[in-house]
Amino acid sequence: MVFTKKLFMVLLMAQLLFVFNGCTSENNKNAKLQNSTDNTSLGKGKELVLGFSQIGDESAWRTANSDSIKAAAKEAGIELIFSNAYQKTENQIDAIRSFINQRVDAIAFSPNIESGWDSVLQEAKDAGIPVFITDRSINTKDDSLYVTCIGADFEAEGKRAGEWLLDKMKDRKGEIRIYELEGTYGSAPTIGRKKGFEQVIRKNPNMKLFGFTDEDFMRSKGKEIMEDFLKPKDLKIDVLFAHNDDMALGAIDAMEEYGIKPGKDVTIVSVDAGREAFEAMIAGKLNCTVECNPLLGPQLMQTVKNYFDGKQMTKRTIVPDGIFPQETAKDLLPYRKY
Ligand code: GZL
Ligand code: ZN
Repeated sequence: MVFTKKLFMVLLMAQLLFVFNGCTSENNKNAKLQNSTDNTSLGKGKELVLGFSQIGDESAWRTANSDSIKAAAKEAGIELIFSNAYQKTENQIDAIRSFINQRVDAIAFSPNIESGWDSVLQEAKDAGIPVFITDRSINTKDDSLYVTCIGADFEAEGKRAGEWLLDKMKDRKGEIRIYELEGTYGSAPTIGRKKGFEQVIRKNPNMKLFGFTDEDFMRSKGKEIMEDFLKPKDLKIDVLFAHNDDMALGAIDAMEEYGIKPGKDVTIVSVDAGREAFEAMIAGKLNCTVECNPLLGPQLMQTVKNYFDGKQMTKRTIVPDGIFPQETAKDLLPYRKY
C-alpha cells in the first residue's frame, strides 16, 4: 500500500505543480513526462499507449505502411491499439473517439480525406491527448490540433510524373490523349498528384487530358473502369497516369484483355514504386513509377517518443521520394524494401 500511496503523492504533487501552468496540453504533456520518468524511476517503465487509426487495406502501399507501423511500435516498446477504417472517414472519427475514451497516451492516424477533422481533434486536445498525423495531410485552420504531420509532398510527386512524361513524349507529333486514374476523391495524395501533374503537362499543347475518374487507389476499380472504357473499340488512349501502382496494374490487366499492349501501345506512369510496379516495368508493361515511401513506422514512433521527452519538433516533415523509369527496374528490384 505504501508503494501506491507514494506514487499517488508524487503524482498529486506533479499535477499540482503543473496546474498553475494553465495550458492543459502542456500540463498533460509534462504530467505524462513526470509520470513516465516516475515510472522509470520505479524500475518497470510504463509503456506508452498509442491509438492508430489506419485508412484501410486498399493497396499494397497501405499494407506495407501498416506493417511498418506495427513493427516499429513493437521495436519501440510502444503499446499499439490499431484500427482499420476500411476507407470510411466516419470509422476513423469513431476510432479516434474510442482512443480518447480509452485515455491512450497519444493518437496517430492517416486521414482518408483532407477535411472534417477539427471537431474530433478538438476533443483529443481537450482531453490532453497529442495527435500525430502520418502519410496524408489534413486541411485545418487550427494547427494546434496536431503535433506534427509526417508524409510525402504529393504535388511534387505529380510534377515528377508530369516532367518524366514531357521528356518521354518530347518528339511525339500530333495529339497525345491522356487518361488519369485518380485516387480517393478529396484525399491529399489525389489533390496533390492531380494538381502537380496537370500543371506540368500544360507545357505541351499536344497533351490532352480527355478523361479522369476516381478509383480509390484500388486495383479492382482501376481494372473495372478501364474495361468499361475500352469496350467500344474506337476509343484511343496514348497515356495513362495512375495516382498509384495498384490502379495502374488493374488497368494493365484490362488492356491485355482487349489485346492492347500496356507500356507499348499505351505509355503508363504511376506513383508508389512498390515491388509489383518494378515487376511490371521489367515485363515492359509499365513505363515509370514515382516513389512514395510507405515505411513511416520508425519515424512516427521516434517522433512520439521525442514528444514525451519534451523535444521541440516541426509541424511538417516531408518524406523524400525518388522516381524510377522502366530502364532502372531490373537493377534496383533486389534492393526494394516494399
Ligand atoms: C500516399 C498514400 C496513398 C498511396 C496509395 O501517401 O496515402 O494511399 O499512394 C494508398 O497506394 O492507397
Ligand atoms: Zn470513388
